[in-house]
Parts: sequence; structure tokens; C-alpha cells
Amino acid sequence: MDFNGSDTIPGPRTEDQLPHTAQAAAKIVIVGGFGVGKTTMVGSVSEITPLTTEETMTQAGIGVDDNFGSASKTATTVAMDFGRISITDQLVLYLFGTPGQQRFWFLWNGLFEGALGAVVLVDTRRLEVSFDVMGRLEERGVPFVVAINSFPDAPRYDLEELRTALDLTPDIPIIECDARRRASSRDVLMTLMRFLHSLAMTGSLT
Ligand SMILES: Nc1nc2c(ncn2[C@@H]2O[C@H](COP(=O)(O)OP(=O)(O)O)[C@@H](O)[C@H]2O)c(=O)[nH]1
Ligand SMILES: [Mg+2]
Repeated sequence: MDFNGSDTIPGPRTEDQLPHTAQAAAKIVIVGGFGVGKTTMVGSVSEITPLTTEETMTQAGIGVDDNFGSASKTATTVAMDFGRISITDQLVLYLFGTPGQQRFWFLWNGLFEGALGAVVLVDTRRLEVSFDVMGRLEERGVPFVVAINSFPDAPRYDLEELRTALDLTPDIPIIECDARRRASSRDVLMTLMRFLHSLAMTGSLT
């Protein structure tokens, strides 16, 4: 048998390969209610083609999936989004976008396993959809930052008003973002990394 052709078996695409300088990797989860922009954020910031398990919303989801505020949304994430970003030459983040719908909560235990931190995406038109998510992160001891995804027709609040409305302690960073913009999504991740660093420095990271 002729194996001469075996060296032509395609390896990983160059853009998907980890930079050779990478020394550490961390798992980060992007959570939030339905339609807050999780898939958009993982897609805008990922340096590899994001893996998304989107499924066209079916009749069965009507009335179950609260579609308020994103009427044009016809796909929903059923399991998760996955992406990767090199924050520095040495540090690589693996991003997991997790569904906010209550009927997928059974998936969460596995998804939070080993997560260093989380980004909670919030839509100011529907603050209440984020309460459960934040409660669950607190229960599991996963530190998080809150990113307000600025939809054009969403009411704008002062960040401190939002802190009160979301019942967040003063130490938890809150920032505004546009999940569609790579630089903005990257800023959110940098804020999370700085927050995790400060927790580690004060010994509060478990
Ligand atoms: N104007 C605006 N639209 C956004 C933004 N982020 C997401 N969207 C739109 O909102 C809808 C829901 O976003 P998606 O990422 O699918 O939400 P997910 O359910 O949290 O994954 C999509 O139609 C996006 O194009 C944003 O920052 N600004
Ligand atoms: Mg999604």
C-alpha cells in the first residue's frame, strides 16, 4: 500500500492553532437571559470560527422562549457557543456561551465546572432575566462581571442605578458594551481578567 499521500492529510487550520507562545488557558463562561447577545459576543471576539449550536426556533418554543426585544431572532442556542481568544501572547481564554432558558439549566453543572470566571450579559429592557443567572453563579462561587449590552432602543441607566437594581455589591465591575464589536467584547473580557486578578491578589479567589 502506498502511504506517500499520508502527509497531505489536513491538520488543524493555521488560524485555529494555538500560538506557540501560549502558556496558560482559562475557561470563561458568558451567561445571561435569552437574546441578550451571548452568541453575538462569542462570535465577535473569537479568533477561531466559533462553534455554535443554534437551532431554528420551532413552534414548540413559542410562549416558552421569551422573545421580547429581539423579534428578528429566529435561532436559539440549544447547548452552547464555543470560542477562543488570546488575551496576551501567553494567556488563552476558552469561551463558553451558555443558554439562559430555564429548561436548559440541567446543563449548567458541567458548563461551570472549572470556570475561572463569568460574564453576565444584561439587556436593560429585561433586567429580571439576569437575576437567576447571577444567583446561580453566586451559589457556585464563580466570580463574575456584569456587561450591559447596549441595544439602541433599550433604556439607559446610570451604572450605579443598575448596580442597585441588580443588587450587586460595590466590588462587582459593571460595564457597558456592544457585543457586536470585537474591541468592546474584548474590553469586557479584560475587565473580567483584571477583576479575577484583584481577587487573586486579595486571596478571595477560591
Ligand atoms: N443592537 C444590538 N443588537 C445586538 C447586540 N448583541 C446582539 N444583538 C442582536 O440581538 C439578537 C440576539 O443576540 P444573540 O447573540 O443571538 O443572543 P443570545 O440568545 O444571548 O445568544 C441578535 O439578533 C443579535 O444580532 C448589540 O450589542 N446591539
Ligand atoms: Mg445564543
